[in-house]
This record gives sequence, structure tokens and C-alpha cells, in this order.
Amino acid sequence: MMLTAADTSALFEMPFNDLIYRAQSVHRQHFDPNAVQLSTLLSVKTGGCSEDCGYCSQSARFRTDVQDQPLLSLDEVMKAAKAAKAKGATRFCMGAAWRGPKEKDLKPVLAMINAVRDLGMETCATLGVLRPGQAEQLSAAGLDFYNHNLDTAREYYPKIVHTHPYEDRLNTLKQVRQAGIKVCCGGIIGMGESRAHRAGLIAELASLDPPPESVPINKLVHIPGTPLADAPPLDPIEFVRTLAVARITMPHAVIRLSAGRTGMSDALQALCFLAGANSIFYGEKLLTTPNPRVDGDQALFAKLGLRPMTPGSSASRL
Ligand code: SAM
Ligand code: DTB
Ligand code: SF4
Repeated sequence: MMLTAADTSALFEMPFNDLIYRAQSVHRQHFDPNAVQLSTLLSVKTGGCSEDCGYCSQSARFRTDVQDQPLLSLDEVMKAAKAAKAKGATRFCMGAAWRGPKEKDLKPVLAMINAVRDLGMETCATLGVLRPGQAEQLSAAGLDFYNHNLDTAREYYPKIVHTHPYEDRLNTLKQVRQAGIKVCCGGIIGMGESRAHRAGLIAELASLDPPPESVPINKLVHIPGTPLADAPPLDPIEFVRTLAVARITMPHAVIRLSAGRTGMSDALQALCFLAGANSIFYGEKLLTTPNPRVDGDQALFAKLGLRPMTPGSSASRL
């Protein structure tokens, strides 16, 4: 459905109670309201990236605390995937700090995808901008989801990234779609953008045809040394509103409460689930930054009566 920023802005402006009630009603029409999908992330290649995304710890252009790490071996990846599965994750997402994969990089990653899939986990990869033919190779290796984010509204994007245009991102998403891989695409909230920009991002995501199956909504993790290290703090209610607007406009998508959970209270996360978030990153590390502890998440789930989604059930009830 084509949605404009004016449509999504109107949702953002609703009284909070009305917005959450509507989001939760939509959520219940399409999903089990008490099931949350668990994905574990692994950075398979860390740091030294040529790009200048202003939020990122891994750009070679910024001085951050991240240690560069070349591509992990298949054994190292399998060890991490098995550990994630043993803790209850059903999806394993591999991230690489590349502008996009070179041909020589792609081969070993295809082997990782294949092996993780053989464990019975859903596979996801986030490798940057794809060249023609690469999405087909990923699909043939058994990749279920490709993550590539629009990050922010089209108008605000030039303030954040200068090394590759918005159009490249849209083009990669098109290739992923054409290769039959499910699209995981979202953005980051709290980069100093306005509510109109947040509305613009959600409108852009919901207008993808078809909309993404998976929508990660990240709260900016402030990384010392990056241009966004001192971005103004985001009002948590505005973050919850963003999740709710995503839920209403993308009723069939799994909406992921992604980066930024460290430091969120249980009460705030409960509001995020009420607004329609039904996926989290699970495990003590995101790519380079900390994530809540597994025992803490298990206690939160017990408190809220939530349970993990079973593998393969992350599709909405149509
Ligand atoms: N290099 C690939 C790319 O840019 O697509 C894959 C990895 S990149 C780190 C994946 C996504 O993580 C980014 O698009 C961004 O949305 C998110 N991300 C990165 N750093 C973040 C931060 N500091 N806070 C919140 N989200 C972040
Ligand atoms: C996404 O949207 N969020 C994840 C995943 N896709 C790859 C990454 C979050 C990264 C947070 C900062 C870090 O750990 O470096
Ligand atoms: Fe970071 Fe990815 Fe941008 Fe590289 S392309 S700087 S890894 S977000």
C-alpha cells in the first residue's frame, strides 16, 4: 500500500492510548500476541569498513574502541550458532562490516549460511549493498532473510551517510526480493531526526511492494568517536509510538525491538510489546555493543507471560 509521510504522521499524532489500542488490535488480528521471535546476532567480520554511516562503530573513518576482526572461520561461526540454538534462538543473523561483499568474500559466507541452515535455524545475513547475481547465490545457499536497512527518512539520510545513496539501498532490497529471499528492513530512531522524519521512514518501509517481512526498529546506540556520539536523547514514548505506527502500517511484518534494549526498563519493554513488537535480539552481544543478558530476558518473558516463537512460525496468521 502506498503510504505518505502525512498518513503516518497522522498516526504519530494520535493520543497515546488510542494509538496503542489500535496497534495491539492490529497485532492480535495477525499474530499470537504472547509469542516473541528470538534472533541471535554474530559479527562475522568486524570493523575497518570503508563507509561513513554516522552511527556506526565499524567505520574505518571514525576512531572507536572496536577491534578489527577479519572474516571468522566456519568453525567459529558454527560454535556460536549452536550456542545460540541451545539458548533458544530460532534465527541466526550474520553481519559483516562491508560496503558490500566482494566475490571472494561471498563464497565463505555462503558456506556459513548453508551450515547454519542445516542446524534447523532460520538464517539471516546483513552484508551491505549487493551486486547483480549475489542475491541469487545467497538464495541458493539457503538464506531465509537479508537485512538491509533504510535507516532513516529519505530527506534526513544525507545527514547520516555520505558514501552510498538511498537509491543503492532500495536497489539492493529489490534484488533480494527478486531472488526470493525475505526482506528484513528497518531503521534507527534517535539520530536527531524529527517526528516527520520518523513518519517518513515508516511510510517508506510500508510502501515497499511488498512490505518487508521483518522490520527492525533500532534505538541509536551512542558510540563514542562516531559523529552521532552526542545525538540528543530520545523520549522513550516516541520510540514506542514508532513501533506502534510500524505495527499498524505493516500488519503482517514481524516488528523487531532491536538495538537499544540495554538501559530500557522492563516497563518500557512491556510497552514496546504492547505496541506490537514481536521479535528481539537475544544473546549478550549485538554486533559490537552489549545486549541484555539471557537470564534477564528469560525473567522478563516469565513476568510478562511471553514465550518464544517456534521455528518457522514467524509468518503472520493470514
Ligand atoms: N555493513 C552492513 C550494512 O550497513 O548494511 C551490515 C551491518 S550494519 C552494522 C547493520 C545495521 O545495524 C545498520 O544498517 C544500522 O541500522 C544498524 N546499526 C549499526 N550501528 C548502530 C547503532 N550504533 N545503533 C543502532 N543501530 C545500529
Ligand atoms: C539491525 O537492524 N540491527 C542489528 C542488525 N540489524 C544487524 C544491528 C544492531 C547493531 C547495534 C550496534 C552494534 O552492536 O554495533
Ligand atoms: Fe557500519 Fe555497515 Fe555503514 Fe559499514 S556499511 S559503516 S558496517 S553500517
